[in-house]
Amino acid sequence: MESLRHFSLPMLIFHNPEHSLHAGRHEMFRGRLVPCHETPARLDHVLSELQRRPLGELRTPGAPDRALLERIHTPRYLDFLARAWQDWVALDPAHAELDILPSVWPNPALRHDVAPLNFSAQVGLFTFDAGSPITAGTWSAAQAGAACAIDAARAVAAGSGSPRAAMALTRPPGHHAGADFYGGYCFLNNSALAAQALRDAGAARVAVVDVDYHHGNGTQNIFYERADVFTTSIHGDPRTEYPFYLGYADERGHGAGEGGNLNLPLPAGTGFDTWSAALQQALAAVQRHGAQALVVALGVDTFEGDPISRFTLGSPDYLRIGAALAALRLPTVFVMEGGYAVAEVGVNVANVLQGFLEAA
Ligand code: OKP
Ligand code: ZN
Repeated sequence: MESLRHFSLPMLIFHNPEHSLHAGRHEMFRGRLVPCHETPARLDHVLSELQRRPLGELRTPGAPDRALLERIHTPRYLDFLARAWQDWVALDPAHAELDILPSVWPNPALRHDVAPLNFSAQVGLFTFDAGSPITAGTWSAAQAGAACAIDAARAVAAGSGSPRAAMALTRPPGHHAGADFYGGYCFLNNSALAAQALRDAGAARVAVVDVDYHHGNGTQNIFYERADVFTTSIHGDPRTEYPFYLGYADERGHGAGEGGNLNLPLPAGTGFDTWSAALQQALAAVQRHGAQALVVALGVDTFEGDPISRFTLGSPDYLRIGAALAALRLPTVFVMEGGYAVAEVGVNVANVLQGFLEAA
């Protein structure tokens, strides 16, 4: 840790004290319910690595800012998440032992504009997969996670000195959640909330760089028609990789947001050399956009040992990712996203932060 001593200010790391309240039992996979990949143990590994390697000061977040939540998500969606569990148990007390999973969805030929009264129909209206169970504690955990993202952004905006960086260390992740829907283990879009909080704190232009293995469809969607938040994502080619129905290179933004989205899909099997060339492309685009602050949607499921992903990055590569991000010299908010090689998630996340701090 010799090399870290020259920092005057440690990073602030807002960790979600309620994350373990969200613990899904099962996700649907090939006709069976299989154990969830997105588990509380993931975050426990990061916290214990950060206790071993003191890269920042751990903080707990304040209360979630409902007004800010409503700048990213619709009131009808937030209201659904807030009451989903009680509505579910009211249908049948035996439901208390079961997760909420959808069984019916409105495809584009069916209506999305009216919220049905039937509970299962509501669940399907607000999600796009059967892999993201809602449990008794999901809403509490998601709200506290959103508060981590908002507080990390506000800390960076208010901070001075160098490096100006903070992290939202939270789960469930957020980048697949849109204004009006959940999915991909995500409920509230923490990275989008951080970006909005930076905008509200005075950054005229903000960039979100999504390095998770999976395309950040929710974040792209939220900012697709906005000029003030540039979004870029490096991810597995959606022709073969989740979330499949978005993330192609020809999605470049719309209206005022035209040119404000850059997708860099890469084939399964991609290693660090090709991946980091894509990162350089993403970072050059962030500079061209004139961003004054950066949000990093930090998934480490690009790791070679990840059980649901197919890139081949090694643990030392995450140090270089951190250094590359620091070269932008922007106030930076890291937001925890995916990473399912549970035992290595802590080392890989801490490596990004260490690489960033050593280069800053
Ligand atoms: C969330 B994040 C696995 C199927 C994949 C969804 C993956 C969501 C990833 N059997 N299910 O981007 O890390
Ligand atoms: Zn992912």
